[in-house]
Amino acid sequence: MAHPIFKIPILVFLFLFTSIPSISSHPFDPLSSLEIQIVTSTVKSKFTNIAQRLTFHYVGIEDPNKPDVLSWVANPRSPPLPRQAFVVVRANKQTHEFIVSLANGKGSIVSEHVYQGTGFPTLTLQEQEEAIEVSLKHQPFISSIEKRGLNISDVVGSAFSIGWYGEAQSETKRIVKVLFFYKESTVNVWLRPIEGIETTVDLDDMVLTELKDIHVSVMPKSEGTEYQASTMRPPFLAETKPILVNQPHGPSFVVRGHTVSWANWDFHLSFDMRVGVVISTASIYDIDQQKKRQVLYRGQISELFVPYQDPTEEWYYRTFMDAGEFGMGSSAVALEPHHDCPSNAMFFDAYHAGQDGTPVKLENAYCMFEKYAGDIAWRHTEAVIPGELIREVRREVSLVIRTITVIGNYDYILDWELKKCGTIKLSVSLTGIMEGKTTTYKHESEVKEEIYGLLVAPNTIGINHDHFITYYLDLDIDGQENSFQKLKLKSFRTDGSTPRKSYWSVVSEEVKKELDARLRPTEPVELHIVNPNKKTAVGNKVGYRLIPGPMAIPLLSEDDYPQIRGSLCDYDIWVTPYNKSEKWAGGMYVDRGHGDKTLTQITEQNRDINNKDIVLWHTIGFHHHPSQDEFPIMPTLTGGFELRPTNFFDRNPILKMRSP
Ligand SMILES: [Cu+2]
Repeated sequence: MAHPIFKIPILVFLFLFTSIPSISSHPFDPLSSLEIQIVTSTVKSKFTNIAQRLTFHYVGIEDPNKPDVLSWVANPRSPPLPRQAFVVVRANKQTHEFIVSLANGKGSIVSEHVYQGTGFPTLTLQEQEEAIEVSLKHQPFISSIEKRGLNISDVVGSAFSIGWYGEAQSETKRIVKVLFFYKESTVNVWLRPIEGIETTVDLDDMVLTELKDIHVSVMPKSEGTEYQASTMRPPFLAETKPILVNQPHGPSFVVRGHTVSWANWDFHLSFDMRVGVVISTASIYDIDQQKKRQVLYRGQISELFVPYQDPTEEWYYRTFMDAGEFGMGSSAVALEPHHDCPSNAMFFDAYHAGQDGTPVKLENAYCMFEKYAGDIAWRHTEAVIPGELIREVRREVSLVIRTITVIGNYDYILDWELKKCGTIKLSVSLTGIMEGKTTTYKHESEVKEEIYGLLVAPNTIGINHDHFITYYLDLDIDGQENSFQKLKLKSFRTDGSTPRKSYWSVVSEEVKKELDARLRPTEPVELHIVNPNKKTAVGNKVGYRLIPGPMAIPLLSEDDYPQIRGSLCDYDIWVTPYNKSEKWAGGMYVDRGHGDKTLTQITEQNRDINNKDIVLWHTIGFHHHPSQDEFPIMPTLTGGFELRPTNFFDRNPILKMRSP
């Protein structure tokens, strides 16, 4: 038996990590397992007579109206707002939308609607698995595999969304292609594609509609494709000594239900099956004004567009919209303590609805931890005062919320980082396996034609592609009425009264309309969201500045179908007036969608955005020309952006921070 003295810190630790129930539930609290059950059984009761499949594609909270949410947040002891869910199902080859009330713990349908536009809802995980299964059991497919001398039991499949290439709406079927890979003697199946053979599966009928056996491709060697530690043989990389993350007094954050308080921040943390982590009603405490000040009403990923750049028959359609087609939340993976998140992290489970409406629990769907990585929050050494050495340094401790989404071969590590100085940093880290294409080439010197990528190993081409990620950021800087300002840095000539001939200064432009806000900066510009109705003591408008992320320029032709669907990357910055229903940069129904409800069409309304409740949309991008260093698994590549207070505070808000 352990000595009692060792038990005390463990009890304290457990107590601090236990969520304390809130007095009243936050309007953005995700649906509980029980609520999902009530909602889906309410919807199922509407479809008692159908002979066909009924599949659930989205079940999530229906956002209450913003004024109601804000008044609840101002007084969280007031009664909870009525809970409602938004549901998307497929039945009778139609997409049905429902709003279901959860009043008094009972489900009742508030509204129902059959969607008539283009595109289909997010694919369910189960229907992707079923599409693979029907393919693997299809006798002509088995014969095609055997003809290649391959063993059917070593074949695995993956369902690929196929975009849209100009078909009329009536001809756009809800289908996927299933592609196949060979797992014999390696788990790295993405580098062992069985090319030249594919199936097409109709998801509504769940039947295989086409088998294509076009050619027999070479199979790259499995040797050198493994990445599991258990398969590695010496020599090994030089080891580094252990680094411990230790918070002897526990974490500094407090979690009540889904509401988090940490340092000077208060916010709500939620998880959605389409977009993953959602941060909302975030405010920061201003010690000079002695009050909480609003910063962000809601922030989330809107869409992730990944067009591959190989236009040949077996690759041209690979132009994925990962959030709308596969679900960033429903494709999130369980985080591994001590590895995916450091040892001081707290983990959160999430629930989403399975295809049949049953709640599915994802353990460790996201984590939260305080991060100290040796960085400096501010410092100065004063050396000009004779006889005195003044040195002041403050350590940078921040709060990170992390989730990891795995879409097929790719792993996306998605972080929100809140800093005490008011900065919000969002980052996307890419890792996982590159999608390999087979080739007969074994050496670069043999390549005499366009291969749409780089030979990364004998018989393997890494195909060029992009990752464009659009974030939806409903900033409410010290209130809802905000404006978007471009502060252009312009060169000026002097009047010659000093030896200097030139300087730069700032020319401010308040953007009045949506179309004028669209921007891909080519010249130096500062991008501010300000509250024109609130000023600092010296008279500057309070605001936040976007420090943009890596900006990639779309290189597809404007009239190319993937570019029409993926027009979210036409600009890096977009600003719209707040509208509860406008959240989807690539459209609400992106699978096979025709690109007709995207951010392009939303902003073409050219509404007034001056001194209004506005939303900032920021698209960051990575052009990815693969390299050998990314074979057989890719070292993490990170990009991100910051929202930084700019005249939001009257002075450095962390001046009085005592270093932890
Ligand atoms: Cu990539």
